[in-house]
Amino acid sequence: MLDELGLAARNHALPLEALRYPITPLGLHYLLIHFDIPAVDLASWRLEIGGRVERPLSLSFEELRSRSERTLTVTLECAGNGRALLEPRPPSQPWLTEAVGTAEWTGTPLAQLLDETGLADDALEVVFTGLDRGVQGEVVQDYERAIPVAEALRDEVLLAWVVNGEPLPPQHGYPLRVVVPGWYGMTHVKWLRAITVVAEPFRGWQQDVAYRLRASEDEQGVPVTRMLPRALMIPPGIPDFFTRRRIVEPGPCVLEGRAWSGLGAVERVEVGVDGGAWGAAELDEPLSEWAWRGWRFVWDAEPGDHELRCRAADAAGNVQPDEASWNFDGFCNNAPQRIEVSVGGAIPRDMGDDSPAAG
Ligand SMILES: Nc1nc2c(c(=O)[nH]1)N[C@H]1C(S)=C(S)[C@@H](COP(=O)(O)O)O[C@H]1N2
Ligand SMILES: [Mo]
Repeated sequence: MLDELGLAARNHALPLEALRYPITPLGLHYLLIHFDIPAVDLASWRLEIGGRVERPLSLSFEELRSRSERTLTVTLECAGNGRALLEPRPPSQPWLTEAVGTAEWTGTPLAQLLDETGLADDALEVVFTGLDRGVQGEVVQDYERAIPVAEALRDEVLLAWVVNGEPLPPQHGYPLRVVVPGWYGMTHVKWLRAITVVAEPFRGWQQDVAYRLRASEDEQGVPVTRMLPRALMIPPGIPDFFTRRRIVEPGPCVLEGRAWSGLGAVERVEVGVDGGAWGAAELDEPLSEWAWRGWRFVWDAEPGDHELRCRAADAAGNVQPDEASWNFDGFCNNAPQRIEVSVGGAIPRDMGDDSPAAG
């Protein structure tokens, strides 16, 4: 329990009211760091590109930054988002629903660098290695993840050194991270120091053991890749301090939020009240092909206690399921967000009494 609190205190989520910003202000973007933020000396830092390439490259930060530049608006979500709502709760970073954020990432397309190095005929995967190091599953490791060559050559895969117009801050990967639009967060390796092209499937711990959907520890499971669809709403009204239950005035109430999917454009968002029929929300124009889409829905709030839910569907036909399927590590729980709301009347007893002091 204290271990989970320790992780939760280091790695924060997006405060749901920050869904109001199309681009998440940097300090509000969610954060996930497996080990420690590494110390980086930019003067000696280099990016090594090697392995199954024809002409290996070693680049200083200045050399990298002089390459052609592109900015993309990308939504990132942790694959463990929703984990703490699974029953039983898989012990790890205890995310509820809000391990997400959207940023403008600026950097150079990886495909152009790989074009410069050339790829050997047997090139199969591209491995990204971070400067951070730690122990997980009793294995001492650098943080490393790989993607298939075909993914690495997509135009939108960037090596980014700027986020929202500023140099990457330490917590988001200074000086360089990879951005793989559409994929869950674990693939966007921070504090990048090496890119290695390999001819065999990469068997590192974060690839082969972690980030797999499996029913038990002994199973090999299926790899986690792209983000499943999810809609979130800004909790309406005002919160109770401890329970965060909402208090809303009776009458028309505009519910707003954002929705995304790494598998296809979001095409539909729906809101359900008290387990009744789903109603269609109005959608904003997409921010980019790789970012969340704003939505709104007018709810006629009647006095009493209510439960609000929202769900998204994408162009590939994926819809958020009513219940998520449990898996050993608690990945990909995209069951609809539920928000408890009290409309009008007195403050319910379970909210007013015994509220702990803040601070
Ligand atoms: N080097 C390194 N890269 C990493 C991680 C890490 O611990 N070390 N965490 C990954 C995970 S699990 C997620 S969800 C995203 C979080 O990115 P953010 O903290 O910039 O939001 O970074 C990914 N990249
Ligand atoms: Mo993550």
